[in-house]
Amino acid sequence: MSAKQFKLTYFPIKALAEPIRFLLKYGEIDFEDHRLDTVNWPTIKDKMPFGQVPVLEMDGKMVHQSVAISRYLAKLVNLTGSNDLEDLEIDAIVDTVTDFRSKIAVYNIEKDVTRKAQLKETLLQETRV
Ligand SMILES: N[C@@H](CCC(=O)N[C@@H](CS)C(=O)NCC(=O)O)C(=O)O
Repeated sequence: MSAKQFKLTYFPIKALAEPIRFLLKYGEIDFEDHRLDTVNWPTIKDKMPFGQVPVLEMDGKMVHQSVAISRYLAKLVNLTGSNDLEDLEIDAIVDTVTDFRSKIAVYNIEKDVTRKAQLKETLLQETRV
C-alpha cells in the first residue's frame, strides 16, 4: 500500500502498541515490529521522543503518542468516519477507552493491598457500569 518503511518500537506486550499493530496489519502495511528487551530500556529511553514508547518510525521520522499514531494510520488505511460527526463519535469512543484504560492502569500498579481492593471495587461497581 505504501512505499514508506515502518518500524514500531514498544515493549514485548500488547497494551498501547496493539491498536497500531492492528491498523498496520489491516492496511497490509509491512512493518518491523521491534519489541524492546526491557533490560535495555534505560539505554534506549533517551533516544525516544519524551522518553516513552510506542514510537513509530516512518522512513526514519519518529512519531509518538499511540492515539495520534492510530488516528494517522486510520486515515492512511481508510478507517475514518464518512463525515465530521462520525469522526467525532469515533474520537469519543477512543477517548472513553483511554479513560477506562487509565483507571485500570492505576489499579494494576497499586502496591498497597487495601487501596488495591478499593480501586478494584470502584472499577467493578462504578467505572464498568
Ligand atoms: N500517552 C502515551 C503514553 C506512553 C506511555 O505511557 N508509555 C509507557 C509504556 S505503556 C512507557 O514508555 N514507559 C516507560 C517509561 O516511561 O520509562 C501514548 O499513548 O503513547
